[in-house]
Amino acid sequence: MTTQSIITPARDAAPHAFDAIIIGAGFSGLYQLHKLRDELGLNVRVLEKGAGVGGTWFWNRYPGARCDSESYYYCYSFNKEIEQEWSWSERYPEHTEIRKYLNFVSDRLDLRRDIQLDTEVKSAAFDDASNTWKVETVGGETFLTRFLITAVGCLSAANVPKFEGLENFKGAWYHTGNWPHEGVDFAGKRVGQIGTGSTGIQLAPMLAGRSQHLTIFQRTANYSIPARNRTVTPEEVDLTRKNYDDVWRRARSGTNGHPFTMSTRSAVSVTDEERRTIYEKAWERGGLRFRASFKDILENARANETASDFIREKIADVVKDPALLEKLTPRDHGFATKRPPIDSGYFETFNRDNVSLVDLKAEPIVEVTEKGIRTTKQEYELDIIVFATGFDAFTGPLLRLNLTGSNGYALKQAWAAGPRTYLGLQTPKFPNLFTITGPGSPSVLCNMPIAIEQHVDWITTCIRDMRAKGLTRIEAEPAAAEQWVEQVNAAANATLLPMASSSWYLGANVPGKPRVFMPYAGGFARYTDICNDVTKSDYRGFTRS
Ligand code: NA7
Repeated sequence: MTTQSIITPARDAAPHAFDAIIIGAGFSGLYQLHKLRDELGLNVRVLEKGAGVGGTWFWNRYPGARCDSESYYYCYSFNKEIEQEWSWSERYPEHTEIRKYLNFVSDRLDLRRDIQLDTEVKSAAFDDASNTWKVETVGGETFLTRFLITAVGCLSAANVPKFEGLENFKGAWYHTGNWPHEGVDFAGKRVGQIGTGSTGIQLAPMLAGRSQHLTIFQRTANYSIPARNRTVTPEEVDLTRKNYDDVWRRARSGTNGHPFTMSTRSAVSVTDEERRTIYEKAWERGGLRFRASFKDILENARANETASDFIREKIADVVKDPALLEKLTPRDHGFATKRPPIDSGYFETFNRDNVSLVDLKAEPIVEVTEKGIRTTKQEYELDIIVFATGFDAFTGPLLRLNLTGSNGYALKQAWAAGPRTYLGLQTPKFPNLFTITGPGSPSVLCNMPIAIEQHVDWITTCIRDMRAKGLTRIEAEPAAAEQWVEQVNAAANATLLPMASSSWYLGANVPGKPRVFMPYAGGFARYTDICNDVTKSDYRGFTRS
């Protein structure tokens, strides 16, 4: 295929003129590069801040970092050969193995030649006269492109709370999402871990085993389901390979892009004994599938309470000290209304002699001192502080790009009251900008690679159609975005998800961030149908010229 196309900005306009610039070389950027370059024949460049491919997984290297989706479906589905050639070693892939996989795919599809590493985008501005984006990097390079595609992930902007005095701390501190590649030596150290979300719950057992003492600072007690991680046998790998068509069919037709089906029964329609049997079985199987035990765990408060009660009992079976148990028992939100973690020995960790828990609801952090962390009650002396405090999710990675759309309109202005997108794919006044798994799409409520593939396929189809018709500009209509925001809200309000007031789905974890439920909770299959309908209706809700 030719690399020159009718939509390329004039080649003499700048040394770096492309049909498409993709920001980020994780799951989404790699696949988008492949589609646009190898299927449409476009001239594409990927700009990646990291020194390697992997996206979120390039940075998240903390001890215990692994995916909560199962390995056999936390991967691409678009290439049958890759599917048959690659083998996962564990039920849940560790960060090292995910990076190995993405490097394998990059080599297999010869992607590296169009990926520019160590290149951080500083800003990008749309030029109405030429319908192109001008992208500037921190290193001082300038690129022109017809299409700008953000593949920056939903959880890539680390949230380090602004604790008073952090700069005075004499020890070392780290955020899990920006972990040193050389690792951290915890031996003989007094470690403080702040945060007990999915990350903190993976991390705590690892830190407890490596440090002299671990103090966990917990703001909100959390539920967790056992992961039951284990190695995968060659027989299982073979079986999955044979059944991949069915795996993907099930994943795409479901609510969350996972290949398991939601029960059709209500948790409140069965007897107590039946319910317990079902929960016990799901508990033994482990993993996020626990959520699918009944169809209404996330829809009906009474149904949810049955799951929450069951897990509270399980926590009580493990934690020996009654005072600790009380602090560790979640009561202020229902199971899975915040992203449910899965664990390998999290609650067991609190039975160790070298682990203690600080309940930040009872004694909030006042400041970080030279020696450690001071709460309203006392100072905790520490050698290392680990922030497992999550991310400025969805909007953080996009706002950091300093995007300016039509007539100099900044994304920060457009999203001042929260993100407003059409389908999570485009924002009005930001022509030719596509956001893979942007706010307003199912994204984090799904098995991510499946959500990513659906978006990349949609964007590719859209650009192919524009090329065929000689179009150079596509922009979401404000009315379409308004209606979509209403649909996103309605979908969320039909569930219990907005009820967890401290959830990052709502932006509540970042002080000052507008509280808007960001992902589309109407289900992956339904969302895909909506997007396909838009394509069929000649891109209803978009203005193209
Ligand atoms: P999460 O799920 O946002 O968890 C962050 C944790 O840090 C959570 O326990 C927070 O408490 C806590 N936190 C955040 N800010 C503070 C401050 N200022 N003080 C004390 N504690 C704080 O992030 P994760 O990295 O665990 O997981 C993110 C996603 O990555 C995960 O869901 C998967 O999709 C993969 P809170 O609950 O807000 O009270």
